[in-house]
Amino acid sequence: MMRVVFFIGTAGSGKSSLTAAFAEWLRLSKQDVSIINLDPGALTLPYTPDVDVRDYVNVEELMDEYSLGPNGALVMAADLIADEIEKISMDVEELKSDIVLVDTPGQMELFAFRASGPYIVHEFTKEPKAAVYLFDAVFSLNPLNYVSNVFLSAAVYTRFFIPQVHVLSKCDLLPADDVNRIVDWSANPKSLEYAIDQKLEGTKRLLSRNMMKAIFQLGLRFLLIPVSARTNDGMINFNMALERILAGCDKYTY
Ligand SMILES: Nc1nc2c(ncn2[C@@H]2O[C@H](COP(=O)(O)OP(=O)(O)OP(=O)(O)O)[C@@H](O)[C@H]2O)c(=O)[nH]1
Ligand SMILES: [Mg+2]
Repeated sequence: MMRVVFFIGTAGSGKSSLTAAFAEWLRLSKQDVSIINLDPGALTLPYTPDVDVRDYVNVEELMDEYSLGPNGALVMAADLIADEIEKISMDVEELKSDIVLVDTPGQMELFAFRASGPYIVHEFTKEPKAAVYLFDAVFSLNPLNYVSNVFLSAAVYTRFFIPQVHVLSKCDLLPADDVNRIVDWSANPKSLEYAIDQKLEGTKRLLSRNMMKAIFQLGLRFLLIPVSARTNDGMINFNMALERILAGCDKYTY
């Protein structure tokens, strides 16, 4: 059976790098993995995609043909991918891989907050799927940034409604203490509340507190798994979380 994992996160959060590093890591443990690039705007990629959306949709051609700027063309490209999804999906099925990693468009809103994204995820083969949402470690060190990112990830979840794993990406860029602190915020509301009181004042403090309360009231859990695409730290835990969701704790390839 094929399993599909979508990598989703704000621009520059490390989606393409983590896709590449995780694929390499899986290959080393003899797992049959493929990579799909769904980012029509990617100029260079840190991996060789097995299926590449740029073979179907060309952003530069759209700019020329419709006199669009780069952002307008990206929006149009995101919608055009939906028209091609049947063909893309067939290409993916033909790979017959056990696990398929999907790198999504750089600007998350093109994928998560337009009608085409959920349609693409839904139509993208009928196999079991999960999403990985990336929290950029350096950005998340500030409690207000962290809380707004939790909100974004909750919004993404409500768009796709597939199991979602949350990772703290680029964790090699922070000292271990800071990484542990952020992970603790994700596990323990009290420690986040403490950090908000310590580090924020006035409106920022009030807003963060209320946003945090709203999230916990919704009953959404966002336990973060620290990972690094550079050092491969955390890959074992990350893979275990995905195996638990997608393969009932088994490996993808026997
Ligand atoms: N130190 C470190 N840098 C990283 C890591 N992952 C990504 N980066 C760097 O962060 C930048 C963005 O990484 P990408 O993988 O392109 O992120 P992305 O989310 O695919 O970016 P866009 O698709 O352009 O939005 C690059 O300069 C990467 O080298 C990591 O684990 N550690
Ligand atoms: Mg990318």
